[in-house]
Amino acid sequence: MSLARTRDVPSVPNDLQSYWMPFTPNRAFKKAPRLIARAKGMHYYTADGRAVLDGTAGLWCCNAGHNRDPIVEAIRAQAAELDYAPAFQFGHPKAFELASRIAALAPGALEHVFFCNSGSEAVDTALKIALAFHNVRGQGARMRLIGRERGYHGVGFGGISVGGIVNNRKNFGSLLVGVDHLPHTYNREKQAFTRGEPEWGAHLADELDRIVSLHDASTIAAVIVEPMAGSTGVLPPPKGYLERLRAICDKHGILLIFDEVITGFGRMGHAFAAERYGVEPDMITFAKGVTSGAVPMAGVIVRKAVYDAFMNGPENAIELFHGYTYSAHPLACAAGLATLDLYREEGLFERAKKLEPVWADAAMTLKGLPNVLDIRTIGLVAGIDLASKPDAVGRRGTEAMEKAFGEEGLMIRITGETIALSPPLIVSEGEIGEIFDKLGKVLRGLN
Ligand code: PXG
Repeated sequence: MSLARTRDVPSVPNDLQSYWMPFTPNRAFKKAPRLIARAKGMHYYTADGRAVLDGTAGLWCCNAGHNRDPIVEAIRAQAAELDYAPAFQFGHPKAFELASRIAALAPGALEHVFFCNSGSEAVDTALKIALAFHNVRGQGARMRLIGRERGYHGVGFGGISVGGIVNNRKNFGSLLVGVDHLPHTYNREKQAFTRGEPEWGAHLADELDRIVSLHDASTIAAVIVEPMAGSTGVLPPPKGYLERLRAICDKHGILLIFDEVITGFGRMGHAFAAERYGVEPDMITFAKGVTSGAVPMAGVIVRKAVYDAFMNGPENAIELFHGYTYSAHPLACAAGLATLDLYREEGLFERAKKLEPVWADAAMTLKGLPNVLDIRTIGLVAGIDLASKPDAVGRRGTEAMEKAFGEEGLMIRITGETIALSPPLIVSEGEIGEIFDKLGKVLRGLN
C-alpha cells in the first residue's frame, strides 16, 4: 500500500478489494456495496445520509439501540483511564464487577463467568470446560459432545462440529471426532404460523435417550443447544422440549449447555431464555447483547458445582489452561456495565416481554402475501420463510434484503430463504408497524 493512499483515506473507500468480507458474496457486494456510516437509536445511516430502520439490531446484538450516550461515554472514559491490563495473573476491577452483575442476572446456581470475545470463543470455551470438568472428576471417558441439526454455535472448530449447518461444515475437514446430533425441531406441517412455542415436537428431545443408548452415558460429556435456534431461521423450542432435555441430561449425568448468544439479554423477554422456560442449564454462553454490540465481548456462565470441581487441586496451580489475551478487556467491561445499567433503568427486558404480542400480531399480518410459506414469532424475533425460485434457491431472500435496504430503508437479515427480524428492544409500537409495513411492500414487489 502506498503512503499516499494511507494518508488520504477518504471517509467512503473507493477501493473495496482488500477487505475479504465474512459470510458475504464478496464479488456481488463489491459491485453494489451497502455501506453503513453512522447509527443512532433505531436507525442506521448510509454513507450518503439515508436513514435505514434497524429491524435486526445489527446482527442480533444492539439490543439497547445504537450509539446510546451512556455506553458511548463509558467506553470513552474507560479508554482514557485504563486501556488494557493483562488478563492472566492480573485483573482489573470492572472485570470482577461485570462478572458479578452477569451472574446475578443468570438463574439459580449459575454463579461464575469466564470471559471471551466472541460467541464462537464462548462456545469452544464451554465445550472445553465440559470435557475438563469430567476429567477433573475422574470421568475422562466422557468425551462425546452432542449438538443439534440446524444448530449454529459459531465458527470455531468446536462450534462447527456441534453445529448443524452443512455449508459451515463441509469444507473444513473431519472436525471434532465423537460428535453426534439431535434432530432439529422444525416441522412446517405441524407448526406453521405458530406464535411462540409450538405445541408439537417435545418428543424430539427423547432422541437424546436413543443417542445415549447407542454410545452409553459414560462416554457423553455435554449437550449444547440454542434455546431458540436463531441463525437457521428462527426455530422456537416446542413446548416442554427443553425441560425434557434437562431431565434426560440429569438422568445420565450429562452437562447441558444453552447457547444464549442470541437469546440472552432480553431478546426473549427475560435476561436469559433459561429463565423464560424455568430450565437451568449447567452453562450458558453469551455474547452480542452483553455490550449491545458496542465492543466485542462474550463469555460462559458456569454453574457453581462445575466451577467448584476445578477448585480442589493445589491453590497455586492454574485450574483451567484456557483463556484469551482480551478476556474481560477493560473497554468491553466498561461497555458491558453501562449496557446492563441501561437495560435495568429502561426496563428493556420487560419491555420486550410486553411487546411480544404486539410484535407477533404485526408479523402475522404478512400471512397470505405472495411466497410466504410460514411465519414464526417468539420474544422480539420473527422468522418468515419464503418460497424459493425454482432455479435459484436463496435468490428471493437476497432480493428481499436488497429491496428492503435500497428502496424501503429497512435492514432485514436473511438466512437462505428465511427473513429474520430482531429489532433493538427500544423499538416503539409505531416502529414495529413500520417494519412490517415496509416488509409487506417489499414482499408484494418481489417476483
Ligand atoms: N452461537 C450462537 C447461537 C450464535 O447465534 C454464535 C454462537 C457465534 O458468535 P460470534 O460472535 O462468534 O459470531 C452465534 C452468532 C445470523 C447471524 O444472521 C447469527 C450470528 C452471527 C452472525 C449472523 O443469524 N450468531
